[in-house]
Amino acid sequence: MSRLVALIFDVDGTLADTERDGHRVAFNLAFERAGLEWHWSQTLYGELLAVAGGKERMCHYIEQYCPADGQAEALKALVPALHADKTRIYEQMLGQGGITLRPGVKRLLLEAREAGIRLAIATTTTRANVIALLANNLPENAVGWFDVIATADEVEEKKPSPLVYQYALSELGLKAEQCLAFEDSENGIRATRATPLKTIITVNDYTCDGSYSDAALVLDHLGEPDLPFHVLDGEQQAQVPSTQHYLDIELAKKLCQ
Ligand code: XBP
Ligand code: MG
Repeated sequence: MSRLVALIFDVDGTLADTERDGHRVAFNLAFERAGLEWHWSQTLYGELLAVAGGKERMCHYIEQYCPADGQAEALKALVPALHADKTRIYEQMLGQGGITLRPGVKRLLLEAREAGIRLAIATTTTRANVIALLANNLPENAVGWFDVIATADEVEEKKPSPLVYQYALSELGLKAEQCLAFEDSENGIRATRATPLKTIITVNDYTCDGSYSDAALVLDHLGEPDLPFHVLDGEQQAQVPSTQHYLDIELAKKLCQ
């Protein structure tokens, strides 16, 4: 008998590849509009992703990359306004349909609903970004599919702190062993490990070199009937039959036994 009651999803990098062509582009445009000569290249952004949270990432950049000329505090004072503008730009990008869900995400959400498995979100991004991503990629009522949407707005610490997952579990009224988490990054699995939650990792270009040895499964993506996933690693990889081409609820239940 499976204990699975709920699936808890990270957002950035897991539901959608939002970072390189989404958040990064929005940050750069916000910098430009503020008259700052900052530009986050794809490579630099990969390094900056070690710091979760857009505001924290900008503060880290100021500390690490802006010459120590006594301007750091003045520059940090610009961060809240820069972040608000970046969020507006990012929401507009989502509205233009520029960012789609990763393979298998919509299918798995629909299957879970059909099977009576509850859904939740645990992310360190801003709530407005999550709502815009869901609204632009799923049916109109999809925000209501999630019993809990736990974001950076609800907790004091960002991942790798487990707080956002602990908050999601407490709002769901569930124990960790009744849930499976979906993540894409080392900061993400550090948060789920400390909760502790069994975790499925779907890697992307920025996170594929991470260390996920204690994940239940490490996949390239969740897979679709016509787009098979590849199992890359994971403590429970032996439980994936060779005939299985995508992660479905049956496999999710098996992983949660
Ligand atoms: C990803 C993040 C976020 C986004 C930017 O978190 O760390 O900071 O990069 O979003 P997760 P904000 O993978 O947990 O969703 O600018 O709104 O912070
Ligand atoms: Mg992520």
